[in-house]
Amino acid sequence: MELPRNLNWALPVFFLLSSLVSNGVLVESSHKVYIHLQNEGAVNVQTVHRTGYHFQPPMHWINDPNGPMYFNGHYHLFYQYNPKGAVWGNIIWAHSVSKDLINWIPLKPAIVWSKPFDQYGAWSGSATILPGNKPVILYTGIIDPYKTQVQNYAIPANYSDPYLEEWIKPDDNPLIVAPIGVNKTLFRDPSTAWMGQDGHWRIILGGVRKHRGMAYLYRSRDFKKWIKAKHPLHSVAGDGNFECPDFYPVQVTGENGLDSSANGPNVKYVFKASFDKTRFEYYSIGTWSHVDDKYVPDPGMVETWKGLRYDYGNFYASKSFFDHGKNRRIVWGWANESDTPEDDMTKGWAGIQLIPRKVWLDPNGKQLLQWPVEELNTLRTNHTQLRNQQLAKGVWNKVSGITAAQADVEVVFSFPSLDKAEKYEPCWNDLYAEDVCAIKGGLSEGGLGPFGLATLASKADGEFTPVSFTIFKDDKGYKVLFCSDARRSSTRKMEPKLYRPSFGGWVDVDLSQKKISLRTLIDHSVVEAFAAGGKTVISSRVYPEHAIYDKAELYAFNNGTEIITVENLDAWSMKRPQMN
Ligand SMILES: *[C@@H]1O[C@H](CO)[C@@H](O)[C@H](O)[C@H]1NC(C)=O
Ligand SMILES: *[C@@H]1O[C@H](CO)[C@@H](O)[C@H](O)[C@H]1NC(C)=O
Ligand SMILES: *[C@@H]1O[C@H](CO)[C@@H](O)[C@H](O)[C@H]1NC(C)=O
Ligand SMILES: *[C@@H]1O[C@H](CO)[C@@H](O)[C@H](O)[C@H]1NC(C)=O
Ligand SMILES: *[C@H]1O[C@@H](CO)[C@H](O)[C@@H](O)[C@@H]1NC(C)=O
Repeated sequence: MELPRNLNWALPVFFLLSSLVSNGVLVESSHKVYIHLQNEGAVNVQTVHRTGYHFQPPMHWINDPNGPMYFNGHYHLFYQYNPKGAVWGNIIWAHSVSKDLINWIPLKPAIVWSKPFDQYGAWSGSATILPGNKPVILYTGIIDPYKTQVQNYAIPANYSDPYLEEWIKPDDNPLIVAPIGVNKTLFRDPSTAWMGQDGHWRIILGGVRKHRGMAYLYRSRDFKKWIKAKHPLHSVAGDGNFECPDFYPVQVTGENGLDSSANGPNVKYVFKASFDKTRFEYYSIGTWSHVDDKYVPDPGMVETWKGLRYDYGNFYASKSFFDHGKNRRIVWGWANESDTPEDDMTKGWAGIQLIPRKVWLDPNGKQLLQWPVEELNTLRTNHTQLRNQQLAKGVWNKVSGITAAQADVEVVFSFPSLDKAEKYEPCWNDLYAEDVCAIKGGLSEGGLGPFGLATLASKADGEFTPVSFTIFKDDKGYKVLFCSDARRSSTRKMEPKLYRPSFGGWVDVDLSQKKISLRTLIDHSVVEAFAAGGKTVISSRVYPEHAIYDKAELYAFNNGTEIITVENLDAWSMKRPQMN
């Protein structure tokens, strides 16, 4: 992935250097500008908004999760890391291992730039476990100051080491360089390999050609000599550059995952790309045509900026892997900070990995479902509950007895009828759900909703992040809007440029039982919310002024005229795991 876009703080320097900004997008040479900051190590690490149970190193900048895998009883997570500072730069592959995806042991970095084929950076990539239980990493090496990208491999120095601490970058790297006609500065992020029925390995690489997002397909017999296929596995006009493409099979029925090379009659495929232009990720579901080696999205799949997303909030550069220990597919995503780079310099750290999620196909076949890995529940401690609490309009019902700043909350809301649902405005079809949340989400009042949880709240100070549902009706039925709104998340002086979005997504859920469920993971500066059993997920990064530590409060609220019942609410304080 590329450098972060929010460089407001650096703009004065930019204008001095002149014409480095084109169309509002920072161009290549932008790296020069903040080299001094890239190397400015954290003076001290501010704890106030640091997460308690999300993945973080002790300090400095992190971005994409890389090469996640399960090998001989350990989960491995590599990640893009700046060992020298809290802004993007000096990127290497840091490495941690875990037995449960929750408690993490830090190891020394796995891939540090050193050789001609990666001397300007070791960017994102993936792991594949080859036959004979032999893991191999493919990653993007940067070979010059112009960010020319090549694809390299690395192998463990000692396959018997349970931690796989030492990695070797053989001298026959790089394996792949950009062919003529492919922009060599937009040619990166090799996927996990999968094997076709012909016994050949395949990987995809992200790029762009004339605004068309490209997933270049490469094949290999021996994992060394890679040949570019004539056609990409997939490409979509207008999407712009594809980063971190992912491609994997899912079962048509059931929650179990599949090995990347699995195949057969009851298998569908997921294609995912991170869109450099929007800084969001999109996926679709379809089939893999063996005849022409192409991915074919199912009819009706939307592949533009209005497509399906793993997460309608802050979630990028995700990577999935098959956990053969528990027969599930897991997806990891990175959440950047929503504050400014100056704030990050002060904090001494930037970026978290969200809780790993199990993913599987919704029985309706039209989308994925996601749920935090079950191991997370081992962190649950003090428990509190609400049963059958009615919420009239304007009621805030406090959930006490837990640490509201570091919690896991599961709730089921119900309502007596759908009659008070307001009309869905057809003009909303032209908007993103996020924009509809700005009008009709958790900060507004309505008919059937908004109702939900006010998280990281300090009610007296008017500070809270509402996670809410609002239900509308149109001539075809009902539409459920799910919002996680950061606009009131902090009373800190509202600089207009600060990023406080009213994130939102639609939930394709059956309302015939007149119920809807919500699970919310709250962790100081992150709220990860799963609607309706994982149909729609939104993660927000927020920085409260007052709702910190034991001053944070949690409420169930309703701001619609229809009475809402909290049927069951179970909330737990979350323990702090071993975290690097
Ligand atoms: C490889 O790892 C195993 C298990 O940790 C260890 O016993 C062995 O000494 C290592 N071999 C080398 C060459 O370091
Ligand atoms: C290649 O991509 C870079 C951005 O990384 C862009 O500045 C450059 O214009 C592109 N080159 C061509 C030939 O399209
Ligand atoms: C959690 O439970 C422990 C033991 O019962 C108690 O000491 C502690 O105060 C509780 N914490 C909260 C936040 O209620
Ligand atoms: C309820 O609606 C009122 C009026 O729009 C608004 O001022 C208030 O912030 C809303 N409350 C919540 C919890 O959304
Ligand atoms: C995360 O930070 C915010 C605020 O600076 C940006 O608006 C987002 O584009 C950015 N997201 C990613 C994936 O880089």
